Amino acid sequence: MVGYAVEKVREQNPLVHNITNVVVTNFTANGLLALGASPVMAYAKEEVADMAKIASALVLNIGTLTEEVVEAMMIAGKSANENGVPVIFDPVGVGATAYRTETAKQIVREVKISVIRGNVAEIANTIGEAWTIKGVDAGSGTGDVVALAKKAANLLQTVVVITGKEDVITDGKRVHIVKNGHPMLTNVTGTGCLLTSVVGAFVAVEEDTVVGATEALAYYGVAAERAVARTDNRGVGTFQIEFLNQLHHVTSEIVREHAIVEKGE
Ligand code: ATP
Ligand code: TZP
Ligand code: MG
Ligand code: MG
Repeated sequence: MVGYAVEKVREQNPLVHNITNVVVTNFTANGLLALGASPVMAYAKEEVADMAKIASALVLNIGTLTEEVVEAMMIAGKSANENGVPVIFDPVGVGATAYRTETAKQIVREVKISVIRGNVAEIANTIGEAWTIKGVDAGSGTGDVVALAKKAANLLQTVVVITGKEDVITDGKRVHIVKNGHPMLTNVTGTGCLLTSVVGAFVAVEEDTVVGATEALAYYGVAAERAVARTDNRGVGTFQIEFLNQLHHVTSEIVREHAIVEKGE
């Protein structure tokens, strides 16, 4: 089902315009470069419309939002929409504070989003469902994640990606479950944020957004598994560096060999 898109990203070298948070900026740029995409971060309201227009994907990430950044996101999002550029949204920490929740709701209301990617609590709170969240990390709530993802996809009319031990990708009809990845990813800040930008790079080169997002998730999970295997549990610092190496080394062939992707309902 997957393992055909990594080289497409490397050949097309899509420009990914990120309006992201101050924690993950460098890691996101390096991760996109390791994949073979072309990252740019641009935040000034005077230039975001122009940058979004020439990008192959726009990523909006509200991890460290301020009023100025939110204004820039709206301008960039509208420019992307007018120019047929896919917009990928990471609702970091939604549910933790009223400001985040309101901003996320404003973004999905005013910008047409191609993919929203978050942990289960972030997606739930974006559509007004109660789900405990601890800062930017998923809380310990339980529930039917596939049903929640489909509900969000139908309500927001977008592809929804909910990540965790298993990742759910859905447009409200088709459901893909990706079982790759490793708990070490939760020990490195920004692995979720970088993933959202990686989804942007794959969606930029794949016509079918569900397929593009699934390709991205499988590639990312396989890279993490290989990084753990090659660092022999030496620690999170070593893992972080080897993960970047593997984002560079993993090919479609490797993804085909190791991806665990199932269809859900
Ligand atoms: P959180 O802040 O709750 O950690 P996040 O935005 O950082 O959320 P994650 O859900 O951690 O994003 O997803 C980032 C990557 O980590 C995804 O590829 C996901 O599959 C992987 N991942 C997360 N938890 C696990 C786990 N327990 N086992 C395997 N892979 C995981
Ligand atoms: N605080 C605000 S944004 C951020 C932190 C720690 C990074 C969150 O990154 P991720 O990828 O969601 O773990
Ligand atoms: Mg995380
Ligand atoms: Mg996150």
